[in-house]
This record gives sequence, C-alpha cells and structure tokens, in this order.
Amino acid sequence: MNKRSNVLVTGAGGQIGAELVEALRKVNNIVYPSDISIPDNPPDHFLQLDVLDKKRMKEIVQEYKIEEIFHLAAILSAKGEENPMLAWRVNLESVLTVLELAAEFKLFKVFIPSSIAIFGPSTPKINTPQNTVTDPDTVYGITKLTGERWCSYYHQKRGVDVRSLRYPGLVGYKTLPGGGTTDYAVDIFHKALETGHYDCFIGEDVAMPMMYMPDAIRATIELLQAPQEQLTVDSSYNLAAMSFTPKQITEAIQKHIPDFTISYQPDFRDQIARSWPSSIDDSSARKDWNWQPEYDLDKMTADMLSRLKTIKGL
Ligand code: NAD
Ligand code: AKB
Repeated sequence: MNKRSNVLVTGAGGQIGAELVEALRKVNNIVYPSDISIPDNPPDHFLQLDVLDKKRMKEIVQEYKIEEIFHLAAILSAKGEENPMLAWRVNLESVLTVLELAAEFKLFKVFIPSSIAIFGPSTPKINTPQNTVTDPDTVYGITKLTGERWCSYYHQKRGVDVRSLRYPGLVGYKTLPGGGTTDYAVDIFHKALETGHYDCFIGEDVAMPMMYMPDAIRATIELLQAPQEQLTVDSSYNLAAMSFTPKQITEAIQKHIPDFTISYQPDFRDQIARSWPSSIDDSSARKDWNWQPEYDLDKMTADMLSRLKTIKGL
C-alpha cells in the first residue's frame, strides 16, 4: 500500500471492511469505501457499488483516480451453498473486473482475499502446507481457488501487483459476520453475554484455524507494505494465528463466565467445517514478510468479552 494513494474498498460494509477502512485511512490519503448496500451510518466518501456492475466500477476508478483496490465483496461459504450461482458470479466475475482494471489503469496494487476454504477433504488437515492438494467442495471454496489462480495469472502475464491472504475464520467485536461457516466463533461471544447459553451449529470436536480481527487487519497492512521483491507467493499466502474447537472456545469463555453452557445441533455447516484444515502452516508468510500473530485463544477471549460488555452496556 502506497502512503499517498486513492483507495477503493469493495464490500466495505462487511466484517473485514468495517475495520479495514479505518486502518487504511491511517496510512492512506483518501479511502472510498463501497458496498452494494448503504450502511445506516455511511462512512466518509461512501459509494454505492454493485461489483457486478463493471461499467460503474470503471467509472469510479477513473472519476476518483483510484490507485489501489481492496476487493472484499464476496458471498461467504454458508450463503454460497444457499445460492451457488450468485456466489460464482459475485466472487469470480468481480475478481476478473478488478484484475482487468488493475492491468488497464496500471493500478499501484490490488488486494483480493482468499480463504482456508480453498482446501478440501483430501488436503492434509494438520499444519496444511502452502502448496498442497486443493479439492474444495463448496462453491465458495471453488471460487476462491479459481480467484487465486487468476491473481497469479495476472501477476505473471500482465504484471499486476496483486496480493492475497488465505484468511482463517475471523473473530471481531465491531460487526457481525456475513454468512460463513466460522461465524459460530463470533456468535458464541454474543450469546455467552446475552443469555449464558449457545446452541452451536458445528460439532464440539471440529477444530478450525481462526484469527482475531486486529491480527487480520495488521497482516493485511503488513503484506501490502512489503516490498514486492520479497514476496514468493503470487496466489495467496497461508496465514495462521490459532486453532480451536467449539469445546475449547467454550472452556476459554467459562474462565470468565463459569455458568456459560453450550449444546450442539450440527447442520450443513458442520460438514463444510470438517472438510477444511484444522491448522495451517504459514511459514512462507513468516519468512517473506515477517508475519507474527499477537492473539491466542485466551488473549482473544478476554479482549472480546471485555469489548462486547462495554458495547452492550453490561
Ligand atoms: P462479509 O460477508 O461480512 O461482507 C461482504 C460484503 O460484501 C457485505 O457488506 C456485502 O453487502 C457485500 N457484497 C455482497 N455482494 C456484493 C455485490 N454484488 N457488490 C458489492 N458488495 C457486495 O464478508 P467479510 O467477512 O468482510 O469478507 C471479506 C472478504 O474476506 C471476502 O472476500 C471473504 O471471502 C474473505 N474472507 C473472510 C473471512 C472471514 O472470516 N470473515 C475468512 C476468509 C476470507
Ligand atoms: C467462512 O466461514 O465462509 C469464512 C471463511 C473462513 O472464508 N469465514
């Protein structure tokens, strides 16, 4: 990310966008957050943009002299299974639009996130390597994997400086998640404080890689600030911080709320979760741009509960 860029963020009303926009404003001149839906309190310079509207996206790039795009708009894993064709279009047509605009207007950089969802049932589950079997069996995972290949292609063939992270499940207190499989790890904190009980849609023993939002935002900024010549991965970097099961996060919450209880009613998201890695090897990110997470499960749990208590006035 350039210190003096005009930056467009798509899908800015979502879980990551709501926090990334603030962080980008601290290091960039002008940030234009955009989304298909207009938020209740739109941030400064907000633009309404459906990422399937190629003409409007091109107009915005020209009119606002955009130099970097953070392309966050997407349909996540659970919602994607409910509407596969919409997920295919939103998650892939828009990636090609962004990459084409980056090539045509010689944008300084673009960021297009990927996910642990690119892995599948045949992928090694523990310490999943950077390069390994990828056989996603969700439409979301298929779109993210294809998107990664397009990023690599545009970097190699068209010289686009496109960067990407395979985010694990993200946990934050500022917004609710947008329809993924890892959403339970946010919902559980709200229910722990509101009712003292959570009915979990993932089985108690399913471990998934997770990360606290401040780490995810910092990783994004650090990757974008890294010199291009240090980067050895042009598809998307594995990124890790912690892994836990619903049982383990319950125990972490019970250290603060001893009466908190959980029950389990696994649904279709449990099958998706079981097809994803349990833990991730992010040694390429650590080596290439010195990635180091700050939050583990206990540290994240303490911070989440204290921040949500304040927000909820408890
Ligand atoms: P989210 O679902 O919270 O937000 C996505 C935003 O995109 C929403 O505000 C939605 O209104 C918007 N959107 C949907 N369709 C659109 C369209 N046609 N045009 C414009 N905007 C549209 O998602 P998020 O959690 O903020 O994820 C952002 C990115 O990070 C996505 O690419 C996602 O795949 C990736 N990611 C997220 C996680 C996570 O745990 N949050 C993990 C891995 C990868
Ligand atoms: C989801 O569960 O779909 C997302 C992701 C891990 O990509 N949170």
